[in-house]
Amino acid sequence: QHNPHWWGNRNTIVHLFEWKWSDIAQECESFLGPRGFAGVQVSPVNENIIAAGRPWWERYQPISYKLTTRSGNEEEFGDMVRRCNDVGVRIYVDVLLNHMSGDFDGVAVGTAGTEAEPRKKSFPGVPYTAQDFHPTCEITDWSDRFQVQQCELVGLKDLDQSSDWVRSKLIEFLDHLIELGVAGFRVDAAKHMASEDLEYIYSSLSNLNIDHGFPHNSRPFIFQEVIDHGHETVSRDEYKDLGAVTEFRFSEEIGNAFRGNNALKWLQSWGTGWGFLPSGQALTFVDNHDNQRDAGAVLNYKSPRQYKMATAFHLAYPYGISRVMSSFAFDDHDTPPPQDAQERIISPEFDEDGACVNGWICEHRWRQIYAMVGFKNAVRDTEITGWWDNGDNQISFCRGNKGFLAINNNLYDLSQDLNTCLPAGTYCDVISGSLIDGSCTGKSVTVNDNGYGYIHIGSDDFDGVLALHVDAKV
Ligand code: QV4
Repeated sequence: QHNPHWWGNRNTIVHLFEWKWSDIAQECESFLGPRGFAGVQVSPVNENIIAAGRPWWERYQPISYKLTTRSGNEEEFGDMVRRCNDVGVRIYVDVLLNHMSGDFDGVAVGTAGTEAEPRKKSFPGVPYTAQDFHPTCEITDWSDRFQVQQCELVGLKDLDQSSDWVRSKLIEFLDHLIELGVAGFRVDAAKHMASEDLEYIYSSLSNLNIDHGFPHNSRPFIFQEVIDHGHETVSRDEYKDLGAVTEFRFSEEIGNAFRGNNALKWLQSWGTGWGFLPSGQALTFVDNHDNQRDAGAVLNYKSPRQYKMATAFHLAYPYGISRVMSSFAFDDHDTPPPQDAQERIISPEFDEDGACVNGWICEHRWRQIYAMVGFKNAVRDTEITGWWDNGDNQISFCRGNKGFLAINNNLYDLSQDLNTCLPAGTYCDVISGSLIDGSCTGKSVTVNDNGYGYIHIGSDDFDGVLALHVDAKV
């Protein structure tokens, strides 16, 4: 279940973290479809506990499988899926199969109004009772398989996926989403569930809904959250044949490289050469909603120049199933999404350039990022050729004769003739501007009959990357 069921030549998933369904529907029609995005990962759709201050992470604490959250209700969800599919943008849902909510004093009331008593492992909205869960224990030793898979991740009540009842409720929930037209799922905390149980669940799911344009017998796309830094007891390899797996080493290493801790010349062997999963099994990302909040190597929107370079490399280099992050501004781990005084999530607002202004970051609306989504579509099915580097932090490469990327992460200029592999002509750099009415609003590069062009990326240029492709030829 590794096929994401993309439409046409599309290639990139965006995670619209904490967005409302009605806003995503609008975004599919007005921005994502026209810009060639392939799909959206949406926040959890099922009812969750209400935590004080409404941190984003309350949505990782399920109360029932009713489809009402702060992002909207079932009707709004269904409307979004239909409208996004209509413009060729697939929907992938973040699903919580591992656990229900953590402790809560007394009776908790969820976002759909359902009552539960998490301390007693009583979730009548499903219903689940104590016998549907593993006995309570804490994960203290991450090298102990039993603890990782049968104890509680941060105190979240741990479902027993080997039980027929639990399996049937999870399958029913996922099938309901398939019926509504989704293309697949991000499986949260997959490493905390036995792969045999997941295999049973995935293989029991319905085919995708043909009324939403999926071919007969299409299997739901699955990508599993398994954090494997390379030496875990429960490893990515146990899951990779069931569906794609999040390749966290990609995120860590790309952050390292673009922070300047590892010369970019080494990226020539990027991908399996770095010990990453085979391309078709790897879900790749510069940052995700968890590790963008951790200090460390991972880059996020707060280091925009390096973040844009890393994203350009991510989307230009032919490796993995790409996902870009679209964040809201945060100060710390618990910062809630943009919300009003009644704690309702607010809609993004845009300035005249289309950038978000009211607490939403919308990296996917940064020209340097959506232009690379277009680049990836334009160069689809080509190989990487013509690698060049200066032995340090200046690199360039071609994608067949359809696209060319150059990056300068040195503190001095890149100025020289380089092989772009492109047919002769003048091309717009899609990072510094766009092709509008037959001319470039940013830099342009003239390619001669031998495919060479003069490339200049000053060390103090606004962006440290330049990208050319055949769809932006003057
Ligand atoms: C607290 C204590 C615990 C204690 C517990 C019980 O910290 O030590 O056991 O109380 O008394 C929130 C709070 C957390 C709290 C917990 C339970 O932050 O402090 O525990 O609730 O009340 C998200 C957030 C978590 C959040 C959780 C549930 O990141 O902070 O916890 O949602 O709301 C590992 C896993 C990997 C996981 C990653 C974070 O292998 O699978 O940790 N990633 C996924 C999601 C992530 C999500 C979860 C899993 C859980 O991507 O966003 O956690 O669904 O690496």
